[in-house]
Amino acid sequence: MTDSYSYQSNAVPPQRAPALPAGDYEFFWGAATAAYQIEGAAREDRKGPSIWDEFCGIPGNTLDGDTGEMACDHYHRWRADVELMRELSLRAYRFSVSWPRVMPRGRGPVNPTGLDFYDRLVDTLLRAGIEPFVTLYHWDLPAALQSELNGWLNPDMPAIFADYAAVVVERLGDRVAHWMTLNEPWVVATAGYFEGVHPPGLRDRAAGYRAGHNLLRAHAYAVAGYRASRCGTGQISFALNSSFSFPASDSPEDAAAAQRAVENFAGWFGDPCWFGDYPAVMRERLGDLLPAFSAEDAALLRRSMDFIALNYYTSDIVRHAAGAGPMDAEVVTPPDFRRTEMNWPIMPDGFRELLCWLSRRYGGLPVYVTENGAACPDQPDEHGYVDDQDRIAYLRSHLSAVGAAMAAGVNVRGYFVWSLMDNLEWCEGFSKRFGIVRCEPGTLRRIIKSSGRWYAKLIQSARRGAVALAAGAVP
Ligand code: IFM
Repeated sequence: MTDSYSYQSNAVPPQRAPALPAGDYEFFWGAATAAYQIEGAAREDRKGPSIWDEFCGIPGNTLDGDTGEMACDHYHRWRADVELMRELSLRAYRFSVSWPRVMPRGRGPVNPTGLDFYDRLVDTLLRAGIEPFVTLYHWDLPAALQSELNGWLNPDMPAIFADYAAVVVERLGDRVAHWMTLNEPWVVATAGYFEGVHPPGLRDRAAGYRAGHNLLRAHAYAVAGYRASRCGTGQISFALNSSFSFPASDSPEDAAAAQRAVENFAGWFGDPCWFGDYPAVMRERLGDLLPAFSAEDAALLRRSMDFIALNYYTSDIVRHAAGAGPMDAEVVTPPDFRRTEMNWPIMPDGFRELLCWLSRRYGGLPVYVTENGAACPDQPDEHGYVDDQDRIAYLRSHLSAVGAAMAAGVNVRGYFVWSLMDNLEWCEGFSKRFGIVRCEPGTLRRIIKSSGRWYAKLIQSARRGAVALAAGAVP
């Protein structure tokens, strides 16, 4: 693909699309990525190092020593990538802003070149008729904040994050209407602090709950800042990841265990952002491990999501088992259950159930599916073309689940496939591929897969896809 789409800097500034008449809304068909996974240019144009740059630099931390140093080189190929999105008929694109590209040390001086990059990207997307959905933090914490302040364990981090968020909002907020503060704080806390497989690499449950607590407070501070700002007329939330838990039997004990498991997963970060506190079951069972919110923080957190942003991949089957973790819930999904390359069970019914569960719990808020997709064992032919029928089957069954949830009354407003292109899957390196576009190893050439072509057709046939989806019409 050539880098043929040129940015017209002197043209009329792009505007947000005009609002559709009440009751008629456009469904945002999109694809998602994250800065560290696709941008590369890790040391270019005064970008500071992130904790992921440092973590990947330590041998053994990622598969085959893969890093985001070059990733998909999106930092240099972004114009062609927007053109690619157009070719895919995308109506929306979710990307994240790299905090250390904008503020190399996480606080203090702003790097204008970093901000310019996202400014141009937003303008070019809008000119291409693609709505930007922006995530402010998708895990690439500026390394200086980790080494100098102990990262998310520091109670001052919420104010620091809110300052950074304000800088980005001030620059992009006149054109970006959909914001997410954090991506999957659950993963930051569990992988980074419980399991030690993401930076900062701790294995300390108490620290994980403290980090999660400060992430929630950071979200609340940034939301308050956004809503008070002159650009704060759009919608803001955070991207919540969760699976659904099905009870292993009809017994009331298994049903209760499954319900506890969902509250402990989705509710850990969802409940504070709606009710202002953790789920009662977490308070009861985790005791002092779970920090308390001050009255001020609780007030800031309450109703701090304007929409539910759900990242869904998988679910599980659980049974009641005394002593199986704080929730007394044991995962008993059979090992031979159909799974993706991530070894995640394929459970579209869990998607429908979770959408209904979240919608019921959080006041029927509008929902955007901000990530959904599958890692598959792609086999390119001699031209680099991937006929990924397994990914199409996954997407089709999951979109049908979205349709079923909509038919049941869930107010779904958009769907973003993860991911636009194959990219750095964190510790798994480039070995796990989620893209609907192949990013050829070595050349980084973009080649649309069968799933990308299928998705483009789906979008073209269902521009206002709400109706089509609810009617179960997923071709
Ligand atoms: O690649 C990740 C993404 O960064 C966050 N959500 C899950 C994806 C697949 O693991």
